[in-house]
Amino acid sequence: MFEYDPVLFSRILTYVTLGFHVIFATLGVGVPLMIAIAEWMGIKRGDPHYTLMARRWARGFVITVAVGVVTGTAIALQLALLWPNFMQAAGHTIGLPMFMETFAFFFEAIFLGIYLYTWDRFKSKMKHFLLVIPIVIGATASAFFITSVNSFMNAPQGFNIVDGVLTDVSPLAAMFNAATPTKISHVIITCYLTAAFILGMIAAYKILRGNKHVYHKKALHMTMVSALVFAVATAAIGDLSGKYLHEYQPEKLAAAEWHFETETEAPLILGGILTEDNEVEYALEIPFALSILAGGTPDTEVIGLNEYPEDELPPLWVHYFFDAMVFIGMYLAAVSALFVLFNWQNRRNPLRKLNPFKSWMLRLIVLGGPLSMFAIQFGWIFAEVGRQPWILHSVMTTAEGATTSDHVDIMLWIFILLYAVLGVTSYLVLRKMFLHNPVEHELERRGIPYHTVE
Ligand code: HEB
Ligand code: HEB
Repeated sequence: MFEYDPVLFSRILTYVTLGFHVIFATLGVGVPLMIAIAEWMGIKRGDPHYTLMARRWARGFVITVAVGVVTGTAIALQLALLWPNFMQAAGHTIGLPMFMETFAFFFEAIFLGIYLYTWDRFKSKMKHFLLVIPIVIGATASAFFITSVNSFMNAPQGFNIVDGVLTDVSPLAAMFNAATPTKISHVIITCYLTAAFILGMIAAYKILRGNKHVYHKKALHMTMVSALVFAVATAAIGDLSGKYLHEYQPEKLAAAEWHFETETEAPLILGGILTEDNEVEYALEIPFALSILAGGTPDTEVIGLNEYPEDELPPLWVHYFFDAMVFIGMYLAAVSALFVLFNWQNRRNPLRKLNPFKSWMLRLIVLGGPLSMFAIQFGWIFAEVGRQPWILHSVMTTAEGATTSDHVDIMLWIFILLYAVLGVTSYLVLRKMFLHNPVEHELERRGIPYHTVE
């Protein structure tokens, strides 16, 4: 039917592994910040509801860390097995941040352990709060280091090539390359945004299902205010990522926008389909917008796909992934802004009845949860597929970096099985953890006054 091709199977296996890891890694980076904000508000307002929020989120967080570690270790294994030529060529150059990610993880894990076991052990609540800070730093540092590896793949520097061998290696120059600033900030801020929306989704779902406890309203308000801040920052940094692409990977930007002719006043293309002879049909065009995204002004010249030989171009379907990511970004910003606005109006003047807890509003927020996770996936697919055919941009192609060994197909099935087991188990554990221990019971057990309306 179709031939065994180790490169193809290596790519699929790497995608499945990274796609699965990124779900847990994103929460692993974002949730600690939300825990910290909740604990801080609990102390500042003297409100035990926020403190309980921090406690419950921290418990759920442990599960995502555990799965993150298993899948992360699977990646480390696979990198060596599936991309031996790449690892051999680039390993010394970019090994420093790869090692540092493990270090950041240990740092985080140590403090997480102490944090979890010292909830009621300190006289001063502030001391316990201080323990969450290294967790936030460690988690964010993981994203920082590993994303610098990915930046290196997109904008390699810090070495010379003599007869196909990488020499004069400078690990720091490799780590702090042209892609590093925008990639790292876009990844970190979208992890925060996604964590805020996933936690907001849970609160909105509870209220939608008829739970009247004020705990959920507080959780929803806090997550939506955070989400709004992160969504605005995401858009601002996304714009800078576009400017980075314009300068260093113009073919990726051109592929994202089906931009064939090099020209100024280039339009942004939304949706549409591409015909056989590269005509764009049924698309929505925003005049000048691509030039502005690329260089800040309409007279910025944007390089077109026609400048490149056919075999150095990424697949043009990345267009849809870029569009979907940007659309979701706008959606998340709009929904969180609407909620915050209604809530503010409602407090100032309850008679105007702009009730932020209307069921349509809650439904929009619930939908935002999965959408934000899809945007993470789409963003990575766009960034990675958009770099093809290169594994190391302009230095080594993906095919050159891959293994030639047999049996990658069997590995693929084994790992898919592993992820299915991990996915189902963590779902069941989380369900049991929270369903059998609802907020009401926990408040009662801890002797926190029970009031449903405020
Ligand atoms: Fe990751 C974990 C690797 C990507 C985030 N990781 C992990 C691990 C490993 C890895 C090995 C385990 C632990 C240790 O350290 O030992 N990764 C990796 C690789 C890659 C990655 C190789 C690619 C290339 N990550 C990633 C990303 C991110 C991350 C992209 C972000 C966004 N991780 C992370 C975290 C962690 C990990 C956060 C920890 C766990 C949890 O979950 O928390
Ligand atoms: Fe994003 C990627 C833009 C939203 C997630 N981004 C990306 C890129 C760009 C962009 C340009 C590429 C870069 C490179 O390659 O270097 N975004 C953007 C914009 C927007 C966005 C403009 C609108 C607002 N994103 C978004 C969201 C999310 C995301 C919402 C989630 C949530 N992205 C992402 C990711 C990625 C991206 C994850 C991959 C990594 C990097 O950075 O690359």
